[in-house]
Amino acid sequence: MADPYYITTAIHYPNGKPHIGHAYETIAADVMARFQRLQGREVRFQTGTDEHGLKMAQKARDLGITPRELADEMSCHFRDLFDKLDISYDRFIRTTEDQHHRASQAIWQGMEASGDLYLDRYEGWYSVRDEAYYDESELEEGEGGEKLSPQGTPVEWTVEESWFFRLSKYQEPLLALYRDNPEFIQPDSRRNEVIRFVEGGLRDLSVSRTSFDWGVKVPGAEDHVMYVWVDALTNYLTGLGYPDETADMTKFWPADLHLIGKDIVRFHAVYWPAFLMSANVAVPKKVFGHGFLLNRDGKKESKSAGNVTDPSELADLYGVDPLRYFLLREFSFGQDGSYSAEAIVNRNNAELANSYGNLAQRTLSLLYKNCEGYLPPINGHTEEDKALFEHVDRVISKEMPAAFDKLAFAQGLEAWMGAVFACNAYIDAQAPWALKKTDFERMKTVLATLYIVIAQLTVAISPVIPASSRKLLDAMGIAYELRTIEGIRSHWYSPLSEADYQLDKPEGLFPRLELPEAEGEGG
Ligand code: ME8
Repeated sequence: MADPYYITTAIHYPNGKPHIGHAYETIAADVMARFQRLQGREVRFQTGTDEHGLKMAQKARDLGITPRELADEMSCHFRDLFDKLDISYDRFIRTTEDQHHRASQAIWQGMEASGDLYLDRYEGWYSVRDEAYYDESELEEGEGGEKLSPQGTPVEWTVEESWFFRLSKYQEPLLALYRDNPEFIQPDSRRNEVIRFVEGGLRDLSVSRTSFDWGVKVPGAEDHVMYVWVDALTNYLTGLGYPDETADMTKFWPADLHLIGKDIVRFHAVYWPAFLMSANVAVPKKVFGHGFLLNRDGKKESKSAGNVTDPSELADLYGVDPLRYFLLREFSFGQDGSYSAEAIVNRNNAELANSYGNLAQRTLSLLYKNCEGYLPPINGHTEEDKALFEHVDRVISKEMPAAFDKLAFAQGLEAWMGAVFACNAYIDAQAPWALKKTDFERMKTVLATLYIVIAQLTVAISPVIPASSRKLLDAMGIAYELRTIEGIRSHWYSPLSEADYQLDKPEGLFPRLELPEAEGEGG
């Protein structure tokens, strides 16, 4: 059995409904989780909502409800969205769960036992929107001369009694971690930023608040609640049963991948490993900071900027699988990308509908009409058949896995599309519809060859378009146990017995999409 694999998304602030950035990150994590399962690994995939902190407390106050009511309502929207988007998470965590309070208090006590916590007074800048402390030197000036965080959010001067974490003590251990594990922070541009930040010197971090009480109580100092990031980051352990020594902790910790956006790399690549080292818990293997999704005006979607596209509406408009495919195919994952309705429609029509969908439809219709829905036996392959098998096998067993392993989804999908083009070139050159009259036996071999490579390409793309792949593999009569890369490769090039494969009457998989009438902002 291959190594177990533990992947997490950031946990989302449920201070409003989910936006397209949340969908983007969670879809990418889902693709990765499904891809690892396809390689035969036992996967744990966790997502959830980050429900404490001042931002939640203030939003609830503005709405005249309790933070708990706000979290309950909004957390449901995230769950509903993820169900709709076919997200195969194993655990949806909410930081208001009792178990999570217990885990956060255990991490706190671990840091305390190492002598890394002390009581002092915090005086400095805080951004509620980012839930982050900033040094004066990091601030920028807004248009009206006001002070803004590096993310462009307002900051307020904060003075209060606070527990501090000795982050300064971890400067050298962190630099050693980055040096010894070049893959720990990816992509490299983010890694370099973090290294520069840590080399610049680390100040101790304020890790508790007394001016509000919406959070996890500090053990032994109950008038303090933990700084929201201390509890938020601990969610990755809570889901495995920490602080108990559970079988899941042994199997899945340290996490293989924390998938997060570029704005929160510092929390994951600096604070989190420092907290863990202090509490004597192993650090995760990799933190990947993906780019932002921008709308067509190049603006970041965010609840606070008020330019939010409802991802659920996008899914209704274009279909879940076309949306998932588009998001991973269109952008280089580490970089920002702008999306628009035209771009989604074009990708779907050119690639899913015309190239892949048509290929499957043409092949299965010919098999259905001429071979009574059974896969015919193969009578010897020509050089063209072998070249096609080799191309497809290279893509599904080498090129796609190599790209997906480094989260270069667009590159993996480019290789997949290249193989689909090769199949289309093959069907056009072999012209099975013409062979029907001239060489019926050869026609059967051509169709059987296409059937095998389409099944292989469909299994390989299934992490990205799970519902459509399932539908096609069902229609092709492909057994469940063959729906892994190893399983489907076992039919590479080999004759299939006709009894096993009975086709359903083929139906179109990807309808061509039209641009919506009044094309809205950003999609
Ligand atoms: O940061 N495009 O929550 P969050 C792509 N609760 N990704 C985006 C995005 C965009 N336009 N906007 C946000 C938090 N994201 C914390 C995380 S983890 C222990 C705590 C990403 O709801 C963002 O980078 O603001 C983050 O990874 C995730 O969405 C949740 O953002």
